Amino acid sequence: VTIREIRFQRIHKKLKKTFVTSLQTVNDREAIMVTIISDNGLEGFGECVAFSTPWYTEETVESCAFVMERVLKPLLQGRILSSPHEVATVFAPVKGNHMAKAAIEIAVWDLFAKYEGVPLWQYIGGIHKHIPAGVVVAAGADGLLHDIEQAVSKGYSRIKIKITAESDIDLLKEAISRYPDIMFFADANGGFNKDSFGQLTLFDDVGFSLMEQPFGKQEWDLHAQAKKQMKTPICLDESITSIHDVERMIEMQAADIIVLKMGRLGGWHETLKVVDLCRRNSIGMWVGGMIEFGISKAHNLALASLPDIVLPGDFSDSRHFWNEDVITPEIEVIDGKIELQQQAGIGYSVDLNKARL
Ligand code: OSB
Ligand code: MG
Repeated sequence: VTIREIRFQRIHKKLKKTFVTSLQTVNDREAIMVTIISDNGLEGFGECVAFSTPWYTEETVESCAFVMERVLKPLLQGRILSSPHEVATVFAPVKGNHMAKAAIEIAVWDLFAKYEGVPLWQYIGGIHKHIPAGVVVAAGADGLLHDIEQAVSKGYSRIKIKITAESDIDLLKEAISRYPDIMFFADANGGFNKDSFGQLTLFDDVGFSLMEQPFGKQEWDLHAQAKKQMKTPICLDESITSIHDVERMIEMQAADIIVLKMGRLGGWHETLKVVDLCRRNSIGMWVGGMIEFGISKAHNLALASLPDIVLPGDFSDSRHFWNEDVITPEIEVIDGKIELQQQAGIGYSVDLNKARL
């Protein structure tokens, strides 16, 4: 496959509802969409998941725009590739900037699946055709009960709740005990530290199936300590930026489960390596969300189709964050699940004019 053209398009949309985390309040979402066109006229799609400001990771929409346009595009344009795995090698001289790399790299994977005429989920070896949906409640205490009730009524059977060291434990217990059939995850986004370690242990009796990223991304010792002292499985998100981080996590027994995010890992190539390592070491995995549009979600759904990914990820429907998505058909949750598409590549058609403020 010859990479003939690489196009970028910025989009910007208001969120239907404010998204509150321990780190940042998000009201709108900017993203950069990538279209890669091959010599035979096929189009592959990618989406850059960096945020406008560096609150979740170091990258931003602006840093990615620069790196994608000025650094990565010249490395890839005009190349003849025999496998999408080669993109990681082409980009290897560029340090870091995983979200910028992933946005382009995943588009090449879509392109190759289309070239082979198979759905991306089949191209990477996926088997699950119905992906369990999962939603995030990021409302703060005021909206907690209402948002959980709404999620349950929409058929979600896995709900992730954003927590902080100040979260109301009794309120959480009360909310969770109302829904014995729903799986609840907690995500702290690194909101705890050495001094609030004791407060973290209080969450052990709330009823969460896992505790995501209680401490900062480099706090391997604190995570290992939490894993030892708590019965709730510890899950890492921000800490996992490469296969080396997973190796370290295993070595230090710092967590039981990881969140897979292709943006944070730099694309499909690194993510598939991480999946393999986790499988061999019995580390649990699920696919995380980034408040993203349909292109990124479609890639994530393909990832969640892999046999070793059994925990439900951050998969809400297209209308959860916005009134209109950039893909057709839009992603729908039916009976708590999302059905994968049978068309080649990501399986959805893309209209970038649809993502306007
Ligand atoms: O920490 O998992 C996170 C959203 C943006 C940035 C980081 C995170 C999140 C979420 C998932 O919690 C939201 C979603 O469903 O897209
Ligand atoms: Mg997280």
